[in-house]
Amino acid sequence: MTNHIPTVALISLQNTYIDFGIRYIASSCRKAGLNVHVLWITREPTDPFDRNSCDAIARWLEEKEVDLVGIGLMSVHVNRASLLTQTIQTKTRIPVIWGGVHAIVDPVSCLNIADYVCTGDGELSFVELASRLAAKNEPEGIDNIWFQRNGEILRTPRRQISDLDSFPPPDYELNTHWTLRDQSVFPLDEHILRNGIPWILKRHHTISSRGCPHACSYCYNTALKRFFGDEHYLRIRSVDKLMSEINGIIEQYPFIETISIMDDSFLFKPDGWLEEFSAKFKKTGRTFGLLVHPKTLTRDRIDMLIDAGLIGFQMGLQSGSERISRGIYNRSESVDDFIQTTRLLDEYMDRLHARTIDVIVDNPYETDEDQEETIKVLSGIKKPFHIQLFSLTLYPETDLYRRMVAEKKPIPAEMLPENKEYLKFKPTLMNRLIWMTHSTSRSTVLFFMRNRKTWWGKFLFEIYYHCWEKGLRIGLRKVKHILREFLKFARRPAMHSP
Ligand code: B12
Ligand code: SF4
Repeated sequence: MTNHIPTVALISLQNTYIDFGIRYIASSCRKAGLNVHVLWITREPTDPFDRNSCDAIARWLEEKEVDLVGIGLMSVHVNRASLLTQTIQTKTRIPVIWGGVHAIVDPVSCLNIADYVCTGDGELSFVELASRLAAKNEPEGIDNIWFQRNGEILRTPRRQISDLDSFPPPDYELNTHWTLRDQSVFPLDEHILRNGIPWILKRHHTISSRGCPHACSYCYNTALKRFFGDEHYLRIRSVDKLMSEINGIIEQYPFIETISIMDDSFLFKPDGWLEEFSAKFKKTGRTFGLLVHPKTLTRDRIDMLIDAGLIGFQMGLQSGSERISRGIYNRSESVDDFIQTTRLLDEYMDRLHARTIDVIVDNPYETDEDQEETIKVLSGIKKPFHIQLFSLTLYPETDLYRRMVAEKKPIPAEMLPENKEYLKFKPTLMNRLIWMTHSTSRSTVLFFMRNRKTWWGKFLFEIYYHCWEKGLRIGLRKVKHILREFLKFARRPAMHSP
């Protein structure tokens, strides 16, 4: 028996300081009495992650006498997680565990690099593993913790914890948080945090549930349902626990003005929960934003939430084609449902400042005609709104990934997360037209769409798009005028030298 108190380091590979998984595990470790350090990398997954930075992290881990390193990752982070892990393994003797969504969906391949993987919720499993390793006890038999011995993977049951209230709130003990800057590890202070998006926007992020009742084929939730079944899958925090976190953050950082609640689909909760939340949130005097599913918005709910402080939300269309939306993405709402919801929201334009609509492009199942439908839907939405355009990425174990494999559909390497710049879409004319719909008049968008197959339509579009990208917004009348002038010029009689 030893009294050694374990020291752990948790590393987030996210591009911002938002990482609920890491913060929840950090607070559970603290509650269990472990020494905790949290390191934030905050770089885009595609930014180069150099050896010097990895070396600096390895040195920092040794200085801190860390017993166990935990790295949290999504599938886009696999390459940098591998580089960092291999450096730690070469330069130190500290074991490394991977957790987060990628470790949950693909634990077997993660074990090619990591010493351990966490295949479900990490709060209890990570604390238990750290305690056992620090006490030099055997690590086997811990729920969610898998590892290899003599080439064989030792698996334990995967578990999700149903009572989210049993966890302390996400960790913001800044004096033990660190950040990577100029290839060195620095203490993270309030100043750095405030200058990092989203705090520069005076916005704080939180999450009040885990899971989603829908089953969109491209989404990780389809994999989760398969692994964990319905029983533990959808979990909600109590309003009191959520509000005590929000009030605590406002007290600690009074400059926070807006709370972004990042639940997959906030409004799936019962009406009683939403009413209690609205009444209690209103007292904070702050505003909030949500991710919502179009089918869950009703007039009564919008009235209540706006009264409580709702100022913006993000909602998925994904595709305006019923064939794609229902048939390929398995969306539970029809395109018409989506249109009805946007019409309802139009009535609240003066009070909802931010409306973001998610759209997916670069889908090999989608034809030009399907994209036409998307353009028609988007160009019919009252402005202002913002579009978040995602290039379709095939995340492991999702229904769509499995479907493409089953149908033996070729999967181009650029659709896989490790090769992907997920916000960088192919610059096809139709993709660019979709992108433009939020700030271009309907008549102009439809004009380009209808004439896109003519040489002059393509030519004019390129000029128009160039101006649009530079912030020049030209109306359809002007476009037609340019076209007339151009045609006059093109058809002018040939000039002959005397
Ligand atoms: C909030 C959120 C974000 C936030 C913050 C991310 C975060 N990790 O906190 C932001 C806005 C930054 C974000 C961005 C992106 N996201 Co996102 N996001 C989510 C969302 C809605 C919730 C995640 C969450 O916080 N859940 C609650 C926490 C507590 O759960 P958790 O992260 O799973 O953590 C638990 C376990 O995994 C484990 N664990 C986690 N980390 C660690 C670490 C260790 C060491 C251990 C032992 C255990 C462990 O324990 C935790 C607690 O129980 C999920 C949807 C979902 N259903 O998960 C998508 C999701 C994670 N995002 C996704 C994607 C694709 C992205 C983006 C790549 C692009 C995009 N489409 O938005 C970017 C990439 C960011 C970047 N550039 O680095 C995908 C990931 C799919 C995949 N296979 O990787 C998801 C699953 C959504 C989907 N459609 O499928 N996202
Ligand atoms: S509604 Fe959003 S979070 Fe829910 S399954 Fe669909 S894409 Fe995933």
